[in-house]
Amino acid sequence: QYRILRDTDLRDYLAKLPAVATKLGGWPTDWSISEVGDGNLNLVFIVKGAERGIAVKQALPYVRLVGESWPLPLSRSHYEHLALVHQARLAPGLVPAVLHHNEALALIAMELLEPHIIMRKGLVAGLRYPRFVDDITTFLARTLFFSSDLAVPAARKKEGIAAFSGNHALCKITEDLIFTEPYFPAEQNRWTSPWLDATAASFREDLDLHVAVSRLKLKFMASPEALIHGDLHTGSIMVTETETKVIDPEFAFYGPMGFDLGAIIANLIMSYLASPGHERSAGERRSFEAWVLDTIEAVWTEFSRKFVELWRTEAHGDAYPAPLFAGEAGAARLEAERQAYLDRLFQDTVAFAAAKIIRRILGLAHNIDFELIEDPKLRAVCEARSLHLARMMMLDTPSFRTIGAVTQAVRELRDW
Ligand code: SR1
Ligand code: MG
Repeated sequence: QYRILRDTDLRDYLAKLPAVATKLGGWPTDWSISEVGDGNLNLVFIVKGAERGIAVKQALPYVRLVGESWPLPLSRSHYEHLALVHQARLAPGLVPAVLHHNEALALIAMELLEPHIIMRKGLVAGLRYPRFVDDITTFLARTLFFSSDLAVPAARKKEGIAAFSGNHALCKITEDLIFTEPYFPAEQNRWTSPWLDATAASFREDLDLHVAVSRLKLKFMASPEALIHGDLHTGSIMVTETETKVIDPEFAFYGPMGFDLGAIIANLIMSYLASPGHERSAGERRSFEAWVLDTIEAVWTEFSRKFVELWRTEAHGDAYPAPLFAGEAGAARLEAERQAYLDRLFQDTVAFAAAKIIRRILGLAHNIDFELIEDPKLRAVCEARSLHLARMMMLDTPSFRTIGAVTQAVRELRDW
């Protein structure tokens, strides 16, 4: 039966799980337990025993950020577990290993990621992550491709859609917070300085923008292309210099691939445009910002290279039936179509990235990239540049035909 676990309950609970208790080692009374969750939704405990530590995540029946006035189904833990298992199979080593799951308690015990830190925190500190591009593009290419109609037969794909279709409350959060609320005077919207009032008002009055974001919302709601992570910002990634782990897939459902790709690109763009607000030497700043721009470009180029390679070699799905592309001419036409597919996916990525940036500045849930900038005027400048770019990316998506066009625009805005 569900109950919110406190330290003592958790200790008693884990002590009764032989596999977990043995892993932790020593006497349960000696285990140290601390609640460290700083996300918007859940409790996260770190439990350390004589042998090793584990992480335990428990879903609360409400949104932690807001409180009990905003109930949220515990079933998200079921979908998170399902997604973690699926991702572990498709992208081995890139998600935390699940040690135990209790559906009734909405609890997942996982390997403790140590000494990993949340990537967003590392980026705010100006750190660079040499493994990130290879790991995140492997994660994206494999999880997206292998859950798509390119890779799996139609019946299996539809079973996958059905398995995640109950996660609609989490989808609704995205539909409201990302695609709706920043564009009207919703009560929970906030921004951190009066210098953004005029921009926020212009976003609320801009019907072109409302059409563009509504098209995106529809795409998010009605494009079950692949099993997406659904909340793939830099706070959902833990890193060291040598490892990358994607965490927190509780928003997972079958949606548009560009939503995950856009999340990564958006968060890197925000990291870059927030950089002038953070204390670092001129040299460190230059090399950090150059690394972020290179990373943005490499995320797209490496992802598309890996995705197309999977399509060439592992296409066992019912889309693009082989008999329709027989012979040399068919093969050449299919290869051109792969490029056309990626071009469309890139357009979705750019537009979703724009929506992700706007929600972090004008909506309910913000990020520390901007929030930790102490000087309010400088923070507003960084946020205004980001909003300006995001508006262009959403309204004039086709003018961003390549990732180079995106990084060029980002670079030009750096000193705008
Ligand atoms: C009320 S939840 C706010 C946000 O936190 C999660 O990380 C998602 O990004 C969600 O939109
Ligand atoms: Mg999360």
